[in-house]
Formats: sequence, C-alpha cells, structure tokens
Amino acid sequence: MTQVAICPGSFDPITYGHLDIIQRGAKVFDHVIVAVFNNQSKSPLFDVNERLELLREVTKDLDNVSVDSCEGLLMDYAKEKGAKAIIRGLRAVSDFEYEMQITSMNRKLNEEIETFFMMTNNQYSFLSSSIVKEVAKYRANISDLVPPPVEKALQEKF
Ligand code: COD
Repeated sequence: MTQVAICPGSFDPITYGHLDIIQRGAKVFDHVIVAVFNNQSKSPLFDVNERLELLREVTKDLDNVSVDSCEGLLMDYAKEKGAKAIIRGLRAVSDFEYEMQITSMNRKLNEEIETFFMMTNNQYSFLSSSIVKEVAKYRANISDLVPPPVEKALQEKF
C-alpha cells in the first residue's frame, strides 16, 4: 500500500527549513503532498498561486513530492487524499506547545491519521518565513536562507 503523507503549512514563502523537512519526509514516505493552506489569521505576502509556483519550482527534483493548495480542515483534506500521516517540522522547544495544540485537535477530528515530527537541521533551527521576510525587506543577504527562486521573488516584492 502506498504511504501518503501531507506536509501542511503556510509556506509564505518556502525556506530552506521547510525544504529540509520536505526532503526528510520524502525519504520516509512513498508520496508527500505539500499542502498550502491560507491561514486566515496571517496576512500573507505571497498569494496562494505564487506560493504554489515557488514550491513547485523548488521541489521539482523530488520525484515523490507533489504540491497542492487546500481550504478547510487539514484532516478532511488528508482523508480525501488517502493519507495516513501528517509531517510537521520542529525547530525548538518553543514550537512544541503550538504543535501539541494542533495535533491534539487533529487527533480529536480523526484518530486514524498520525502526526510525525521531524527535527530540522541545526542550521535552520532559527529560520522562519517571517524572519526571512523581515530581513529581505531591508535588502539583507538571504541566499543561505531561501532557495534562489524565492530570493528573486522576495527581491521583486520589496
Ligand atoms: N525548520 C523546520 N521546520 C520548519 C521550519 C524550519 N526552519 N520553519 C517552518 N517549519 C515547519 C513548521 O514547523 C511546520 O511544520 C511547517 O514547516 C510549515 O510551517 P508554516 O509556518 O509555513 O505553516 P503553519 O504552521 O502556519 O501551518 C499551519 C497550518 C496551515 C498547518 C494549520 O493552520 C492548519 O492545519 N490549518 C488548516 C485548518 C485546520 O485543519 N485547523 C484545525 C487544526 S488547528
């Protein structure tokens, strides 16, 4: 049976930290769907189509990774795709409380789908999309934080 996992997030925009988690997931699961959610509580810099385009470009060499956008509940989407696993990244202890909250809620919504946490490479443990956007705004060098297409897209935004 093909083991499908969903790697959900805002990806506004994708960073090397996200990519690290996607690559790790792709080594463990048969197929990873990177799912872009429009988180209503955040006001995104990139619209969903721009985020999808960047994700597709950056993951194009990963044969068992696909990219999609979705609305509504993650658990409904995972069920629709026949996924039994969710992949989330952990950077530091500070991520734990938030992740525990959403994982507990997701488990209440669907007991059948497990969440797997992967620890990022140490060099990305400080990295977030928000930090990247903040420094990109001031034209700082971000080439070691995001893949080249994302760097270019950020330069165009600011
Ligand atoms: N290193 C490793 N992992 C990282 C890094 C890094 N440097 N940066 C981010 N990550 C990980 C995050 O921990 C996360 O696992 C993933 O990458 C995506 O991160 P973000 O910030 O792009 O995405 P989030 O956390 O905003 O995504 C939140 C969801 C969209 C998944 C969540 O809001 C959701 O499930 N929404 C759908 C509605 C729903 O079902 N709600 C019920 C559950 S509360």
